[in-house]
Amino acid sequence: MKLYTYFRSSAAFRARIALNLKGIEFETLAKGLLKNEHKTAEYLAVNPQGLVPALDVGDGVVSQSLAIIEYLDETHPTPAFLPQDPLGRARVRAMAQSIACDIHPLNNMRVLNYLRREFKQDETAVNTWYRHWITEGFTALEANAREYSTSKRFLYDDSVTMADICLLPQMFNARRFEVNVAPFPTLVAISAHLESLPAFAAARPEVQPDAG
Ligand SMILES: N[C@@H](CCC(=O)N[C@@H](CS)C(=O)NCC(=O)O)C(=O)O
Repeated sequence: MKLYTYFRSSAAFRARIALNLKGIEFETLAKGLLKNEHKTAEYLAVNPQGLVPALDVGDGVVSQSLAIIEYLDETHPTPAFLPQDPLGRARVRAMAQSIACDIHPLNNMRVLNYLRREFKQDETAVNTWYRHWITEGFTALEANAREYSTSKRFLYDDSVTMADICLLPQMFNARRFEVNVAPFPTLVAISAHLESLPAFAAARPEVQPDAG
């Protein structure tokens, strides 16, 4: 498989974790977001959204990190990224989506650039915006984690799920933008455990071939 990725993209970080957990070797096709390499005609032919990640699975390309994660789970069932019972599956999906659909899109590069360019916001305002959406999202996710995590090692029960795959990259973003994570001790503890796992550690931005 070939992964269109950018070392600092947290959506691509999710896809890298998922590939590593399934033990799938993949080729890294880096798209430098700061160089607008994701907006070339060549890449738009691959992913018309012009976003990373996208995964070339051989007989086609899959975009959207949650779709990639579920595709990998359906084609490579072990380890399962979702629990067996419908309620558990819904809860895990809800936590994953609270990050991927509610926190992350508001803090994306193009959204921040729009605030800067169209609304003339300075870096202080942009950083305040960024921290606000993580803090709001993590407040709810901390409550979920306290209810669902049995071990404080994973967000749901005591095994890895797609919610964990979304959590660690978002925690990296929180730290990078100096969000106060003290009010979220369960998320911090789970993230520390996830980071110690080889599949998660190998997906970190700083160890990617295009890190610079
Ligand atoms: N919902 C998408 C989000 C993908 C996304 O927004 N990727 C970011 C990097 S994390 C990107 O390509 N940004 C380019 C831009 O904002 O121009 C997913 O989960 O894959």
